[in-house]
Amino acid sequence: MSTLTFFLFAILGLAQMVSAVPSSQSKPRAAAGDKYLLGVGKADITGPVVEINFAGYANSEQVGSGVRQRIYSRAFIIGEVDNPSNRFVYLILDTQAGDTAVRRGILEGVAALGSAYSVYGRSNIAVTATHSHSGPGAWFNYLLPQITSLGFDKQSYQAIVDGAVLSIKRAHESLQEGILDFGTTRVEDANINRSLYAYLTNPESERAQYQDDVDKTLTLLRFKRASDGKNIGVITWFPVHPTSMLGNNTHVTGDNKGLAAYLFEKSVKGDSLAADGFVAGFSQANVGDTSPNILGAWCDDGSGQQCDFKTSTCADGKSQSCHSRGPFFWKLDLGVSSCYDIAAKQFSGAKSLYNSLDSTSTPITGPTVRSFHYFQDMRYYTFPLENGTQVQTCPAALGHSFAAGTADWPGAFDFTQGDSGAPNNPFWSVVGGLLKVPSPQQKACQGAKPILLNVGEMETPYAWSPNIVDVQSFRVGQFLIIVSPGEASTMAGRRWRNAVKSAASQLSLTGGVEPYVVLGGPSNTYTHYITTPEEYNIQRYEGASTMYGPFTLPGYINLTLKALPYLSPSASGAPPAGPSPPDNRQRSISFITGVVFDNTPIGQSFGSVTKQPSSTYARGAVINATFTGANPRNNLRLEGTFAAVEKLEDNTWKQVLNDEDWRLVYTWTRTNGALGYSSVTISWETSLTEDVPGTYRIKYYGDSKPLIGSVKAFVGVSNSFTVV
Ligand SMILES: *[C@@H]1O[C@H](CO)[C@@H](O)[C@H](O)[C@H]1NC(C)=O
Ligand SMILES: *[C@@H]1O[C@H](CO)[C@@H](O)[C@H](O)[C@H]1NC(C)=O
Ligand SMILES: *[C@@H]1O[C@H](CO)[C@@H](O)[C@H](O)[C@H]1NC(C)=O
Ligand SMILES: *[C@@H]1O[C@H](CO)[C@@H](O)[C@H](O)[C@H]1NC(C)=O
Ligand SMILES: CC(=O)N[C@H]1CO[C@H](CO)[C@@H](O)[C@@H]1O
Repeated sequence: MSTLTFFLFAILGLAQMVSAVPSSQSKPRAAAGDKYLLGVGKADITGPVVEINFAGYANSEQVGSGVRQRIYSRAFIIGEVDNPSNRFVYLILDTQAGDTAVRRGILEGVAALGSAYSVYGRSNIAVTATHSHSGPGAWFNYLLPQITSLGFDKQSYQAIVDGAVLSIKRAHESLQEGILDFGTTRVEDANINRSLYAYLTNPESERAQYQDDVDKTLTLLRFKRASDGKNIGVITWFPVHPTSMLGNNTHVTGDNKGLAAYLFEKSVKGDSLAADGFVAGFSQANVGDTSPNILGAWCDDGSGQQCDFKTSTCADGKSQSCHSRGPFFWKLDLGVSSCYDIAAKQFSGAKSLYNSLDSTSTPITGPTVRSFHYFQDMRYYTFPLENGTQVQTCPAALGHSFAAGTADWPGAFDFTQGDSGAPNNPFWSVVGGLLKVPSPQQKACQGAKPILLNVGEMETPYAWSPNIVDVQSFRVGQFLIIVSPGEASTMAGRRWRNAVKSAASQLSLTGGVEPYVVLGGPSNTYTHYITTPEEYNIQRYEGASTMYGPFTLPGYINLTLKALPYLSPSASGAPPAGPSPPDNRQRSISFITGVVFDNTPIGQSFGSVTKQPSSTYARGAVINATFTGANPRNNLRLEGTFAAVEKLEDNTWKQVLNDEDWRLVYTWTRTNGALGYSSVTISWETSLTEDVPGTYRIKYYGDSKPLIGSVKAFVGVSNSFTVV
């Protein structure tokens, strides 16, 4: 490129960043990329928002009490133009993980859509998750993560499955020809390494190749339709734990990833370069040892000390008072402000990259779209390391430090650190006695790990954790996606991506174009963590949660590389499917009770306002209205809303905010269990910059269940008030 052309590109790039509207001078660069079949879709997956334990922190006290933000499935389809059977679906769920039960349900649901959907199946659907820690749980296939949620809940499971299927349907219906390109940017101050002590065990020469101890690079893949050149969506990959919302938050949110997606989608509404229905997916990456709580881990014991570097404990030798701090930790708002900050950093990094893409991006080239998927039993899978030494992976097991949790929220799973004692939980009372001591072979295989939960050798009453894992990867042109079943640590993700990149080059998979590799997960089934063998050997939380022994990562790399030739343009066929994982959906235990009935105190009716808002508020105030409520589990109102703010415009009320909006919060409180009374408070956190003065009212959509008879919908409406 000549200097003059370079300057021209630079100026065009700047013009593009300043204004989203293309002028006649700043014509988007002619695409050098190939054409693909592209589709995007989004659907609501918000399950029961109350009385169900949240998935993520394994804290049985964290039970839902409402919604701050609905959660979604975002579906992205990429296919070949000439051979429509070569395509894949990348799903991003605002949930804690991909899961075997949920994945089965999605595959069944897609199959039931009819023959036009027979092109989608096990091999080419990736069920990835943002790893949010603030959504309802109780949908897991395996027993271990069911314990804190008191079992499996059909309603919670079905909401995710139905929404994911609907998002795929929408993406499929939107399929049209278009082009893809990608770019990268650094996102500063949005993640730190929460397990630096473990990271430092990796060889110095390897660490020296990287500027940071967590990956700061955000990769953005853009979908642009050919018909009118409008952008239809983006996927970003950036590693940061969605643990901005703390373990004592009980409102459903998509945490920092779900919020970043919301901010992006909102920012392109009405933009002439973005199509209606634009979908922004913020996918998770090598998240394992990252934290959004960028001020580090501190002891909340009055000592003013940071937690111990090696063990993350405080002066009492325990992890319970060690808490990591988000950028706004002092606000004591359960992480809401810190979450917004970390989301905004990801959003603005992604958005300025997006704005500059027309002049800076790398086009995706090479018409090939391929995928592979197979199941692998990790029990004693034997394979050679690079130096030829034969090693093996093991039946799943969790080590002692798993019980300690992390500084993002200590004391996972109700165990106290280093204590193999029982959690106080009715589910545990039934299954705790079934714990098995590890076999000698398992003990030897797990190496440095002192085994706390020998889950891989326990099948009673059904499997506790996956021994059979999903091995899956996708490619479009030179862009390769590793679909990781667990949370790879920073260095584990780098090794895995590097191995795939060099194997792809050796196999000449991408012709003359340099391969680019991303890793997305946790996907398909939840296998906890994936650390390097070095990190494993010092057994911090992440190492203790690396289930298949010290060679888990080299095992995954071997399994990925083995099938990589299936991504070649000349490849036809697929690897053998491998053994099927167990289907525990019908046999799962549950101690979760349904809604018995709703009732109102005398003199009230469902939806009547028990506390009206004041008549006037200044922008910036929190506006509350309280209603006579009913249990929101009676009707999830998927694709709808429990709460709304309406604005008076030309004598008609127009909805301006609903459950999708971060600043509108729905809280349900059981006020009398025996009599079936409950109340709902809707809180609008108004903003000086985002809200305009006017006349407003608050609306509550509910559904009540009588003792006998069917569920009935009702609406509550507050008095109108003015915001100045
Ligand atoms: C939630 O947890 C954080 C971190 O320990 C703590 O600072 C905060 O006070 C807690 N909030 C409530 C309401 O318990
Ligand atoms: C993976 O392991 C198998 C044995 O299980 C071996 O045959 C193969 O060469 C290994 N592949 C790579 C790429 O290391
Ligand atoms: C191969 O590498 C592993 C892991 O680094 C090591 O334990 C083993 O001793 C090496 N084997 C040989 C033959 O060098
Ligand atoms: C508004 O309602 C929320 C949720 O119930 C509550 O936490 C908050 O204190 C209320 N604020 C005011 C100003 O009443
Ligand atoms: C470069 C960087 O962000 N380092 C951080 C790694 O994580 C520890 C806490 O676990 C911080 O103290 C470091 O600043």
